[in-house]
Amino acid sequence: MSDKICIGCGVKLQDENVTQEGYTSNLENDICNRCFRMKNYGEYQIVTKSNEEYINILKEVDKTKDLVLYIVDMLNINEDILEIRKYISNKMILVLNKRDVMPRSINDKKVIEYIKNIGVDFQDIIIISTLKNYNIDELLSMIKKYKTSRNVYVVGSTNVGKSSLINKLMHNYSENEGDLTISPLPSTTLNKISIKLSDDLTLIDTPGLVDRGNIINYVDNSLLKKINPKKEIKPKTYQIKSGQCIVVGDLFRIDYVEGSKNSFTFYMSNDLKIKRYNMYKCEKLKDLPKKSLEIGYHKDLVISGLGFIKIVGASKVDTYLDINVNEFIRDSLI
Ligand SMILES: Nc1nc2c(ncn2[C@@H]2O[C@H](COP(=O)(O)OP(=O)(O)OP(=O)(O)O)[C@@H](O)[C@H]2O)c(=O)[nH]1
Ligand SMILES: [Mg+2]
Repeated sequence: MSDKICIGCGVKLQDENVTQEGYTSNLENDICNRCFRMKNYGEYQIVTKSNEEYINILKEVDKTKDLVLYIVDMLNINEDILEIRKYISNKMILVLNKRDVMPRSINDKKVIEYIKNIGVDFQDIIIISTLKNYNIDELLSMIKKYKTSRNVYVVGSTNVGKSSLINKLMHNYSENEGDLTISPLPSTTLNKISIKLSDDLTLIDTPGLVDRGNIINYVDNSLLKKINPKKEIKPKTYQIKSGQCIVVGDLFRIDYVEGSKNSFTFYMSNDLKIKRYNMYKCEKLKDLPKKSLEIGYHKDLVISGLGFIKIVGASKVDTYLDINVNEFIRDSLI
């Protein structure tokens, strides 16, 4: 064992056990085998961890009075964003990432208003795209405005883009590149990692909380690629009558059981196949657990990690979905 930490994911490096975390064949290396393979070959290895360790890290953050950036994936906004307050009472900026995959027609100001209406107590809210370098300068100004010391923590669920954001900030504003490992799988970062951006600003990456209800935990690598939108989502609208159903790939089915003529708009990765059928004749996905939902006017039905469906009129629907995946109804974001 050495005291050296992997600069990619934050685990302690060791050269004794190939099957254990942090293994490297040579302790002179700066990164572990797993990070090496992810960075160089795009070979991803899933690590499943209990949330307990992560929650302990959040509790440590809570003990400091440092500014926190709370990162959320824009495709997955829900009322749970308040849950973070169970663990952390620090000053906090809410950062909605991955703007690039949301349709351009969505109004950023409206989304921010929407979140303010949920009744949140953030210092500020900002919408960014790490990938497209959108609002990164503005975010840095906000960080400078609100930080209480040199240290700024970056927290949020896994896969929302925490490490990507730190790498981007390093790339834009430091002579050094960020070396943090990023991947499309959950639990890439495994421990706290401090990265010095400048003499008066150190960013601290943290492992994400595993969002157990998120579909990304229950699909294989090839499906994961389809689910994770890479480009701006093109919403697909269906004028729908009761008795019809819509099936999304092999993942999700919604039957329109009762209601007058309605409009369902799907905000999901363009790579997913979405098709309409007669619900009485269609046998697809009927082996998945069924849920009956009553949905009011102008609601979104969010399927955690997959995206959401904007439903205009009131309706009764049945959904078929993996038992572990969360679905919830919110006032329409759009
Ligand atoms: N489209 C898009 N994808 C992004 C953006 N930022 C990050 N990603 C992608 O999101 C995935 C997760 O990124 P990471 O930086 O590893 O996320 P993380 O929050 O550090 O994840 P953990 O370490 O597992 O907690 C990767 O596939 C990134 O390429 C963005 O602004 N837009
Ligand atoms: Mg990370």
